[in-house]
Amino acid sequence: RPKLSGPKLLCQMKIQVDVSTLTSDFQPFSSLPWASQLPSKQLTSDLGPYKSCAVVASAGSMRSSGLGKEIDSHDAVLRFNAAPTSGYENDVGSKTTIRLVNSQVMASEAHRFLSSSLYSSGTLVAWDPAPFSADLTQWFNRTDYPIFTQYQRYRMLHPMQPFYILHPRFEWQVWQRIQDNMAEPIQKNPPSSGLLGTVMMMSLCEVVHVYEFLPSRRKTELCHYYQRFFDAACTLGAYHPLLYEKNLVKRMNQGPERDIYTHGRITLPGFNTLNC
Ligand code: NCC
Repeated sequence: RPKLSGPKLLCQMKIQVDVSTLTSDFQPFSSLPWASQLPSKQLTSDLGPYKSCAVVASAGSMRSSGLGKEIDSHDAVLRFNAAPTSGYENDVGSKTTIRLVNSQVMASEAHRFLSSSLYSSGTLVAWDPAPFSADLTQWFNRTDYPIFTQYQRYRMLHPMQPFYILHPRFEWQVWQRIQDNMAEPIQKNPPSSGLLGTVMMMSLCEVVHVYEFLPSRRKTELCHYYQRFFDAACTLGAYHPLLYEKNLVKRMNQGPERDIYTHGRITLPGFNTLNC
């Protein structure tokens, strides 16, 4: 299979991936008593468009980056799971416009998802590793973690905070973009929150800067900037096809190669700016 150039990859991503979220009129949700807790509109019609956006990977290499000011200068900032800003402002900034959480975080006691103030700023977006190409009813009956019970509980406690759930089709469409552009078969597990969030921001922003998804010269085995835990798999991947995701993002990068080494920074165009 011929290796696609960056612009072609970007256009494939724009055309073949639909950044869709669940709305209250979708079956089987529309017939459930809590359907009205779901948003009535798509995330992409409620949020943005933003001019310039930052995606902050949770990597240990964010430590001592001093990127906080630059990150906060963007119009919107995306963070992941339990990644904090408090105490790390100098390196990761303090603005959180959107937080993308996986269903494991929502369900695990340790993260205190329902009560911790970590999750209460900005817009929440959740996703769950759904069965490959399953329809909504199949997924609803066997989610990886209890995403829907936790969603309902969270909405009762924080009814004013915008909270979306990604359509499982989205994660597998992104997965398909990775697979179609790699020579070998990749594991049939959904992409990491990092890539899902990056593609989501490409649909909301004119330009997206991703920090430390492709590690800089600060590359370390420290898993997260906010935890004393070392594992190279956090950066290289195990469950998620992370190395392949990074390869794809590197090919789509429109910023200078040097930015990666010095700042861990990637520059991607928003889908609306692409003429495909
Ligand atoms: O670690 P995690 O991701 O929350 O990180 C968010 C995204 O940042 C990028 N990353 C992170 C660390 C690192 N050293 N290099 C990186 O590039 C990745 O793109 C990552 O997606 C997830 O994707 O949702 C993940 O979540 C954790 C975990 O569930 C949460 O942190 C909550 O504790 C997963 N870890 C485990 O299941 C043990 C991780 O595999 C993926």
